[in-house]
Amino acid sequence: MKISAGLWAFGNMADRFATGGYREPLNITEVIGGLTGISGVEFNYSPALPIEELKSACAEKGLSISSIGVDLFSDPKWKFGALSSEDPNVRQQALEHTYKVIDLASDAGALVNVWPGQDGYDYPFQNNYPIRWQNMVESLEKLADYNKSVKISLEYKPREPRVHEVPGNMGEALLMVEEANRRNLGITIDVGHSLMVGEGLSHALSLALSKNKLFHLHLNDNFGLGDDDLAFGVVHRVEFLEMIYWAIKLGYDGWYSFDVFPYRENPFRTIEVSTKNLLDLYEKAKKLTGVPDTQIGERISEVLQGLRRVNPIFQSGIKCLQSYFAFSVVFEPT
Ligand SMILES: [Mn+2]
Repeated sequence: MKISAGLWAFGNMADRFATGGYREPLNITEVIGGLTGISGVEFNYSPALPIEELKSACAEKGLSISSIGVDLFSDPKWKFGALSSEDPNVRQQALEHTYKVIDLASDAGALVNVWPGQDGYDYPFQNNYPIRWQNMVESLEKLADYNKSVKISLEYKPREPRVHEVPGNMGEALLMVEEANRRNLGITIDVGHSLMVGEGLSHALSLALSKNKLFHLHLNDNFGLGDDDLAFGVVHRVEFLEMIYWAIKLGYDGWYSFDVFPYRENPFRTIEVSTKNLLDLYEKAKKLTGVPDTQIGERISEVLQGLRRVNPIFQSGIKCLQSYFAFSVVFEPT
């Protein structure tokens, strides 16, 4: 299993309430030097990023670059969409920006993660839906054709920052990718986004894997209402156990990459807790893949007992609260 983490976890953690962030961002050398238990990192490309410094720090530590994200969300010029924009100049700029990331990824042996964060709509009568859809499909075709040896992975999300984002679920993402029909074009499941949609996580994953279109996984957790980006495996342990079971069973060979936002917690500890949860669930899921279908019910109930023992969040009442707070001690504030 290849485990990676998004370096944005070490940024200043600005949100719309604390626009200056909750801490000073750490520098690349401190971050890479402090990482343990993972074999790759990913980041969003920005011209301000010290790429050479980052690459040499990773090489020194023996870390791969799993994925490079395309920032088509932070510049106001993308505010009404980028790759699907109805303005051909904006669309062209979005393509050219992404070509730069594809060049970098080709060099680094990474895939390119495309999350079209501003492509969507907020109000009725704001969008020409069929044109937007077609624009996005054509942009994806151009990106995939630009360098056929680099994988382009489309990440869906139902909302935030737009009220409705496109693609917003696995069905839309898969339809888009199948319409573009390029071998090097696939899908990233961000488990938090999938939980927000309310779709069945394992069903979504199986669907993409069975079409050979699952290129990347972003792991985090939430309480189902928003994109909380909590440490992986602190809430949805059973759902994640099943998802990993199907990932192993259907031969997923991509990265398991943490996309977490520890606004107030220690980012190194958040990634350590996520890694520990992933390894624990992976080991349990792997054992389950060897169990015949006729015995799986019995084995799963044993595994669930085990999950209750390792994760006190599953207990009820006061004990649950006590255990939860004991558990949360691992997240020292920064
Ligand atoms: Mn993500």
